[in-house]
Amino acid sequence: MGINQNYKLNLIQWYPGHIAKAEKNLKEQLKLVDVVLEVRDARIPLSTFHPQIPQWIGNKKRLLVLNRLDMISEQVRQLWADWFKRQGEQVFFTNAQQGQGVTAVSKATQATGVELNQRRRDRGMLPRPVRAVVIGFPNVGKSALINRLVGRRVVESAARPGVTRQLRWVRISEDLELLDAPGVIPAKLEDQEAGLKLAVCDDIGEAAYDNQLIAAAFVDLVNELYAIAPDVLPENPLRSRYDLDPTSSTGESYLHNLSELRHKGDVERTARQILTDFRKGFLGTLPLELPPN
Ligand SMILES: Nc1nc2c(ncn2[C@@H]2O[C@H](COP(=O)(O)OP(=O)(O)OP(=O)(O)O)[C@@H](O)[C@H]2O)c(=O)[nH]1
Ligand SMILES: [Mg+2]
Repeated sequence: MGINQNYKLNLIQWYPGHIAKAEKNLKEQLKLVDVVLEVRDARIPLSTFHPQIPQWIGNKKRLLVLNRLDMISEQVRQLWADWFKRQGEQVFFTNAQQGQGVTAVSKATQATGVELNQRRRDRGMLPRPVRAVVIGFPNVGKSALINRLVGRRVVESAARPGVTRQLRWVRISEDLELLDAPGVIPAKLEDQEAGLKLAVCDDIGEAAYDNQLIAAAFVDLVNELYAIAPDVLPENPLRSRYDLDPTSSTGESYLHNLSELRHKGDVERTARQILTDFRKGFLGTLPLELPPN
């Protein structure tokens, strides 16, 4: 699927110093880690794939977590589960805010520890806690997942990218230590369509994009998804929310028409409204990505 080429999204190469630094520290700490929990956004499981992560992980055990389970429908969850299975990958779906699916992640992590300590004992070494790191793009719910795994709020988690600034080890029990890491983004976002989706989902910093361009491209994206797979999407989510049908307009003209209708022509405010509504789930369980055929 190609997004509308009428726009240049003008994604700024946003790679601030604190992320570069976090990435460097993360690579160092990774040496100490036994298992990596790679967290992605269930609305965009492919666009929240960070191309360098496999290389960082190397031969370590990895658990793939698709978080924000509540923001996709059961039908879409099933499509992704099947697709990943065909790729030979097991996925854990979680809602790190409410806790669904977290026990399974916890069990799988602890199981790694059992294996680890068996190997240690075989070599005459004392057992130690298994060390797990949670990594992924900003704002995908890494810290929320840690809080859920611990069962109380031990690290800061909030609705904006870039909340976690420092790597932080949290000891959960005699058996498990978790490392919370700041979100990482590739130094260069090559793929404009992935960049668009990351921006819409608030998984990269706001400094990286223009709200109006992103909101307009989002409307186009919804129209395109709708044309391809209407059966797995909510019924015309934009019309339901705003009482204005997007299907025969471009995103840009939709944004302008909606701003006239609702916000006295204030296009920026309208763009923010659309993005906020999507992010808060007011447009329903609307995935921005479906498994490739
Ligand atoms: N609806 C929903 N919200 C979630 C879920 N997981 C986390 N959140 C919310 O998403 C926001 C971001 O969560 P964080 O845990 O701060 O995300 P993070 O990946 O640690 O973000 P950075 O530290 O900025 O990289 C918070 O407001 C969470 O409450 C989820 O499964 N569903
Ligand atoms: Mg965090």
